[in-house]
Amino acid sequence: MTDLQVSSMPQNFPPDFVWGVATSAFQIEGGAQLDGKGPSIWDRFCQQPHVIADASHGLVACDHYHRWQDDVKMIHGLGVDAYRFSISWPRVQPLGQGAWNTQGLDFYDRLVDALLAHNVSPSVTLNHWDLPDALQQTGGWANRETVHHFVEYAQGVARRIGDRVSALTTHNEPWVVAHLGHESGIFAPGIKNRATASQVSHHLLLSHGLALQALRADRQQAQLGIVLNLAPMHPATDSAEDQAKTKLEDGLLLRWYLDPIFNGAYPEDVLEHLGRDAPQIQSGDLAAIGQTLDFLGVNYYSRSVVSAKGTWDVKQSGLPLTDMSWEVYPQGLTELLLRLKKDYPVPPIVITENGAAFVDDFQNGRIKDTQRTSYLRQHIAAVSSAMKQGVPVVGYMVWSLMDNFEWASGYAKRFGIVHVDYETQQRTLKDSAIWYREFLTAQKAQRNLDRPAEKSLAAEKQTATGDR
Ligand code: IFM
Repeated sequence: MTDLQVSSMPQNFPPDFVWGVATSAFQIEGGAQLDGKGPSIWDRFCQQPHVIADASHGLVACDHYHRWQDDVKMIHGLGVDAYRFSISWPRVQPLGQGAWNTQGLDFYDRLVDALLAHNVSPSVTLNHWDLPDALQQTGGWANRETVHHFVEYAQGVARRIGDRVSALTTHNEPWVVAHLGHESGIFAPGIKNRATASQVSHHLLLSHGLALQALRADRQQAQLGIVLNLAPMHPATDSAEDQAKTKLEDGLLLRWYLDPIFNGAYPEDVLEHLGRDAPQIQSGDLAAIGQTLDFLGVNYYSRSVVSAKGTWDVKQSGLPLTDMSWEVYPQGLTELLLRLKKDYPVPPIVITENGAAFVDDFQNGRIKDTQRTSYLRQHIAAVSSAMKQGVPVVGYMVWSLMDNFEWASGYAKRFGIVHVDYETQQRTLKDSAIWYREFLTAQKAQRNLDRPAEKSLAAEKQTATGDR
């Protein structure tokens, strides 16, 4: 038996565990200038020279804007319970405030209905980084006004589709927006200023909290949460310097977001580290941020190894690396989940992203992406292990449904379990997608064993309707 066989997988997932696949609007939709959509900061960023590895853009991407019906059928064919996608804010509200674009809203309305018709739960992210460029012109996330525009946007979207979606996520990976977008500047909008970045992170968190309050005031029924990119931090050596730096990095990536959400305060050591670059916080902000979550989304890819002098080379550990040069480190996911449970009053957790980019070998119409399958298998087992130790994980989503625009890496890095030929837009299931489908079939068979009453009810219904 190989370790890729479905029969060697853990069986302890409860019948209502949610299995899914994930994407985001800018990475797959294309249709960037169609039907009233306004430009986003990523549309503008891609126009700059030397910021995207292959000088590409999101004008067409996977052309999901035109191919969504076939894509929904493909998602259904995988046998997943849920599809996580994001709304392009400038598609539905081109200026980021005021007038709504009916054609944009209609697009997502139809997508939601098609998913439901195929028995797939829509899980919606409101901000997966593509801020309307018009808002950037007035300061973007660094401007406190954007917080209020986001709340208006969240309410507008929820009023249109919130009755049919299972989950609404405010932000995807606020650390990325703040740090990569405003400190290192390698992502849109390309700003390099630490004080701006810390202010942005505060505004993202504040807008998350205020949006949750507003959505609850509107009596939205969808589960409400936020998605954080988290990784365990390991010191490269036992030296005091490496350990101190590791604690700080842990503060910047994890505690900076988790502490205000769950404990009502930013971590003191990080505030001290930021000094004059710490954000301006108004009275009541932290209370607003600390809204109760229905779920916490966790995106996990690898661990981080930290050395004070920056001398750690990822090849040193000898672990397999993905095409992003990220270590394959599944035990880090168990470690992270246990730590979350130990340190915070966590709500149900959904692994909202997990997956890997590898160079795919397309031979005779088949992609034998054994490394990706092995990655997924090992990480699902890591989730199972955390659950056995009491961590309340309720769902798992593969990143990504299909190859797509990998931000500053352009189209060169392929995370999909479905291959996309960008010339023809043809989708081809990779072996990992076939493996996931078989794994989910086995999970469902297990569910039927676990729920014999429902099974016989379903069988009765089928007999009654003649539906086979
Ligand atoms: O592609 C991204 C996604 O948009 C956010 N999380 C990480 C993925 C891989 O880099």
